[in-house]
Amino acid sequence: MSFSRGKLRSVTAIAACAGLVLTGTATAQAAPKSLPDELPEKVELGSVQRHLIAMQRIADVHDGNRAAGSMGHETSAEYMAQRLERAGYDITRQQFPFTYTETLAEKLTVGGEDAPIVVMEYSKNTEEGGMTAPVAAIEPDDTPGCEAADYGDVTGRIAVVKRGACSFAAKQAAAAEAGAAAAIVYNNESGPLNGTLGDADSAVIPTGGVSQEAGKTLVDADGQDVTLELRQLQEERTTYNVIAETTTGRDDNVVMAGAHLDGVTDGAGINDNGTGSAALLETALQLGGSPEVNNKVRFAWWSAEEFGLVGSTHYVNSLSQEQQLDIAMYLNFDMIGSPNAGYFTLDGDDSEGEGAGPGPYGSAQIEKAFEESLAERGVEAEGSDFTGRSDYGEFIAYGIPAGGLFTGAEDVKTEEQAAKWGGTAGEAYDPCYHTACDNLGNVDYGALDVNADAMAQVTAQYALSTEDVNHIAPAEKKNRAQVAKQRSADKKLPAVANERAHEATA
Ligand code: DTR
Ligand code: ZN
Ligand code: ZN
Repeated sequence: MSFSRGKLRSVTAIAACAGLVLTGTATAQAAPKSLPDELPEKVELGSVQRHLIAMQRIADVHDGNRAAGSMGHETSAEYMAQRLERAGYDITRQQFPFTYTETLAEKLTVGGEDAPIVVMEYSKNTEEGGMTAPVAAIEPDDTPGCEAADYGDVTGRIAVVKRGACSFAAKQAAAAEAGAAAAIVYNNESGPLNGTLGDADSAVIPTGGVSQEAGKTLVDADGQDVTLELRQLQEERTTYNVIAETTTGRDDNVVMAGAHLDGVTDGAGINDNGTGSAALLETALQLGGSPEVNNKVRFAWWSAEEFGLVGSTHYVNSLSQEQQLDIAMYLNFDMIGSPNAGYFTLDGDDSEGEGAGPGPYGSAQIEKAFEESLAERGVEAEGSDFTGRSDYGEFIAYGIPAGGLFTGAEDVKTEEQAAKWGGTAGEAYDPCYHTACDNLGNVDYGALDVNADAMAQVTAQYALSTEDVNHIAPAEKKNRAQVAKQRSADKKLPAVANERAHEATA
């Protein structure tokens, strides 16, 4: 992990040079490197790999997964916490409740043939062994299956509707209102349909998602009996975020960096998100609990991301407005070693002009820092839309600038990207995304190396100065006593969020 960099970046480096003169050393010595140069060199791929191997073994001896609310997650969390504690960090285990779900059965039989179906998160259950009922194929309009009137009388039938225009939750509620016993949504693009109803309270009838092709088979079977079994274990559980912060640096201009540590229940979750978690751990360990930095660095290993960003949302909402203002920025690392890697930075400046607009003020500058760091490593990055599909979502909902790295999930690599980055065009960045094969064999270790270095460099850079993001000059000395007094007076003011960034619920 060593890439030499020409630029002197920080006041620390200059101070260190002055130190050299004072010692009066006769022999010429190279100036000590500044933290942003030094930290990536210390974050070695071998050490990151060692943490990944630990996570694979933890999953292997705990039912094959590291999902929130499981022993696999708890053991992973303690693996992080013990090492961070030993490195001198202040640690918090922040507990919170969530609804744990696990698929028990998902089976659809049409004309004697099995068709693949995925139970929607928080769906109601069919009885064990399934239900047999006739298909009611709903003719799609501009808002397919979004209103009860779209269905006619479908009493006791399994409504089959096209994806689009409204949420999955709205479709199954409208189908139920029209009398349907269950709902199946078919995709409006290629691939399987893996959706969520958002929360347990929205669920009315058993609901599953199928591909376009399976949808066609179902539409052709209009009026015929099919057998459908959709069952999901749902229970209230508690889990926790692991939060570790340096003892040094100003606490009213904190640089936060986070990765979700939990995985899905189907596999070990090594790329998603062992990679981000392991690289973040090694970055923290190499930085140490008491580095010479201007700004406090707070690392977070979120839980229950896979159940709807629950841990990071809980964290941001647990802060007062003053505590939120103490956070200068949030850096996110979710999937940074995809086997058919793309090299994406969260699109803070909206240069891709896709989907969501730009991020909060400062996000464009953070994106540039990541772009430059990747460019120094010979990689030309692309922007990844601020979809809100990871833990930065709640931060940007409150206007906290954010950025991060991502090597791609289920989307497919284009010809141009393969020419630029290598890998295989026409294949997903991570063909094992959210499945049992997301194991140690599902990582591009070269991509992980480059991304871990960029993580370390950018985190170190902002630990020294956030001036380009929020105009706080590192040398600025405030009257701390006055600031602290004002802050404690303001502590009780409630924080105000903008509407949550859009989630993939439709
Ligand atoms: N949240 C991820 C997958 C994901 C999808 N889009 C993005 C963009 C940026 C980071 C991550 C992601 C998961 O855990 O499944
Ligand atoms: Zn995931
Ligand atoms: Zn993830």
